[in-house]
Amino acid sequence: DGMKEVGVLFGSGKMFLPQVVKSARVMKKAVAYLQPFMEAEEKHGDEASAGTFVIGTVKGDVHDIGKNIVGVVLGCNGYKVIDLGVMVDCDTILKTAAEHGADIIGLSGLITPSLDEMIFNAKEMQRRGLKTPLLIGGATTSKAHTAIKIAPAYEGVTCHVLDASLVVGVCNDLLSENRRDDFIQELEADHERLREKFASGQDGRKDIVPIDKARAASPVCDWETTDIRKPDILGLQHYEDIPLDMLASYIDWSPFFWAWQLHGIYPTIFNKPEEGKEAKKLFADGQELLEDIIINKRFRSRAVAGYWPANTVGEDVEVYDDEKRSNTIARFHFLRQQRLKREGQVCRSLSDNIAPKNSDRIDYFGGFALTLGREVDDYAATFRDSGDDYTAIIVQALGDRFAEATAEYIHKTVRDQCSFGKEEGFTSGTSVDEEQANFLIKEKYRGIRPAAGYPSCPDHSEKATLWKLLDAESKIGATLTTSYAMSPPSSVSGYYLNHPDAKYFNLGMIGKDQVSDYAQRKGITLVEAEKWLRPHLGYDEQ
Ligand code: B12
Repeated sequence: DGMKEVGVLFGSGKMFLPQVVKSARVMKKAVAYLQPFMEAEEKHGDEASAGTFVIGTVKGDVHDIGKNIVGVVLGCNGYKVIDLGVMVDCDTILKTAAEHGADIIGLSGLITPSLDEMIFNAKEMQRRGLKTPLLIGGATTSKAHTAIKIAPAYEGVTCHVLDASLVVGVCNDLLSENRRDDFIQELEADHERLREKFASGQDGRKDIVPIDKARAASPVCDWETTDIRKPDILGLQHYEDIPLDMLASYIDWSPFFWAWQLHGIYPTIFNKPEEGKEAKKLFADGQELLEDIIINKRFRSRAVAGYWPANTVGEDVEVYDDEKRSNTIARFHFLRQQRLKREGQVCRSLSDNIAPKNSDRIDYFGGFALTLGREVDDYAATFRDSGDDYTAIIVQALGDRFAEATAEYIHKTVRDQCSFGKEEGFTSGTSVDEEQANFLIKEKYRGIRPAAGYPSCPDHSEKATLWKLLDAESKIGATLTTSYAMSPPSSVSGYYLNHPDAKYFNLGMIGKDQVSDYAQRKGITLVEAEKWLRPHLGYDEQ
């Protein structure tokens, strides 16, 4: 009952997530102690369970911090949670659900290809005649996508849940005789509204212009005078065991708090009246573990990065083995924004940042991949297995922070090799102070490092080309899943674009003419191109 109270307080915003997860830890320890005395009661079965919840991260996806949090919160509220882990195929989820008589099934996903896998799960549930409610969650999911793409595939209730504080309310409503019908009615009405909005083209589809017109609206660049710096080193560079204490100074701490649903920016988050106190405690626990990780070398940071001579042909970037540029060793495919709402607006493509082949300039394109390795999850598992989800989640969150910090560190290193980095007032190879860390977090430097999967280049499958160019699998031991997620999870990859005006942007909706052209450029079918670009398709697929 104590845990139920915790759950209620969390659901109503009176308690913070770290407090909930810490309470669960105390509860688990107490239960472990009392277990021998409770055996007699166990024989009566688990009438006390609020319901059985089967949860997993879908096939092709490796992320589980969010899913794990949801599992702990449901457990606190009396639900029996069967957590199937990550990369779980549909058949396993549905068989487990049947075996345990699941009352609710939950699917989690971080990257966009997981959305298709979720639709597949919903269709399969329909085909098998299931009626079990289906909950959808994770960073890449949304209420709109659930209403428009997932729910129509399944007659059972399909509901998107934004975060862990809402999940218990939804489950309780779904399993309550009294509230269930009202809940479903409201959900259906909400879904209908979203579908109508989508049908009316309010998502920007109506502003799409033909790709030729979008290309004519590309940003203008005078390539004759553009400042292109030749990197000191060309080709692959391999980094092993980058000192963790130095990397720690590159950590951006704000997302560490977001993982715990404490919203704000580090360090001002400590001044917030409500969250501040909890943020301070969490940070102290995080620092203690950080020290343990550094001293005992619990993680190992490894990376591969490099620059190569390159030019563009349309929206493709050709990467060459040397400056003669006669041998193309990789070809990356980019896309162009295709919405024009007013005259004078530009339609951007990341390829605009590399000199065209016919410009007579040699340009340079970079790529990187890095991982903190299996060690992160292995170390987290030692805590989870002893009932300490709180520390396990901190360990995973620190793994992700170190991954991002490594990306920042290597980017600084290669910027210095491109000479303009040295103009930043500090050089790579040592720890950064707070002011320098802030400069990096605020991205005040020249150049960007977008990743396949980012809003400007949403096709995750381009990572296959990057992996080959960087020889990433053998150099750092990270692999790509069927959905092009990187495994181990605390991994990051991307491109380096050095153009002085390079910036991040959102591709937005694009037309079928561009998708067909893209498929042709990549040498894949239209259907396959549509699969990887689905959230950006500004038209109805056949
Ligand atoms: C931190 C972060 C990371 C971390 C890892 C995060 C993790 N372990 O989950 C690191 C740095 C490793 C990372 C890497 C990458 N990331 Co990232 N990342 C984020 C970021 C900033 C926050 C995500 C997060 O941790 N949130 C906190 C956790 C607790 O929240 P959550 O997972 O969403 O879970 C909550 C809810 O969603 C819900 N929930 C979750 N699951 C379930 C399940 C059920 C059943 C229910 C009911 C609810 C539920 O409850 C949870 C708790 O409240 C987001 C942007 C954003 N603001 O969301 C991008 C984001 C998720 N990343 C993205 C991308 C593209 C990547 C990379 C491909 C980029 C790269 N540079 O290589 C890689 C992929 C990594 C891989 N291994 O393949 C995209 C994904 C969308 C997409 N376009 O595919 C995002 C949305 C950024 C963006 N806008 O482009 N990332």
